[in-house]
Amino acid sequence: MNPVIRPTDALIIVDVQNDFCEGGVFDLKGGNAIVAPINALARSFQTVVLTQDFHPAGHSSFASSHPGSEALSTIDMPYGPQVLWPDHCVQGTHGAAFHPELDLDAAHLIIRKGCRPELDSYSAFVENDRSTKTGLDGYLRSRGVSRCFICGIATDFCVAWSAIDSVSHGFDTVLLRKLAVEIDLEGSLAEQITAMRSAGVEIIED
Ligand code: VGL
Ligand code: ZN
Repeated sequence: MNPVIRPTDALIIVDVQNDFCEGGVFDLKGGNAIVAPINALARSFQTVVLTQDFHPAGHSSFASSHPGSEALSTIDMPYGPQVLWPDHCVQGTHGAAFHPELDLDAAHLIIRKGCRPELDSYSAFVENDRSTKTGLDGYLRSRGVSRCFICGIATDFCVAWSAIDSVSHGFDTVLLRKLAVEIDLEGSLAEQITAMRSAGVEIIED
């Protein structure tokens, strides 16, 4: 991967938090390994955005909030289908904190999402009701950004939804596949790679 980075490019680093990495609730293999190369890459960008999954305790996306429902099952919420997750990224906990080696000083903005008790958010742009905006599109536009590079966790959830929304908000969009780690729940990785391609996300594999 060796794209020429322009002043009008942004790097969006999705959910590089303890609960997604090794030893956290999701314990995704490869989480720790993407941190150093993401830090190195961030230094080339004039706009760097971190997202942080940031749920209140008892969040409606947690299986524990729906007695009788199992983790990783899907339920119907007023805004549509919602996967039920194990409790994760609870505000104020170690799991919600950024990976200790992630270079926070390289970031210009931190977007917290999934903060409303009754609404989850995968995308950095729009929450899962598909209408509540985080404000990221306006921030990027007002800085003159025209292209977003996206990396982080998880490729098939928050990264994919962010990438697809980046395209729909009018940004050229590049997924840095090597700097992203997936959950892969029942074929979700293949499904979301296809969805990103058909939305017009450019996928850089190496
Ligand atoms: C995510 C599941 C639940 C993600 C966040 O960051 O991809 N996945 N919350
Ligand atoms: Zn979450």
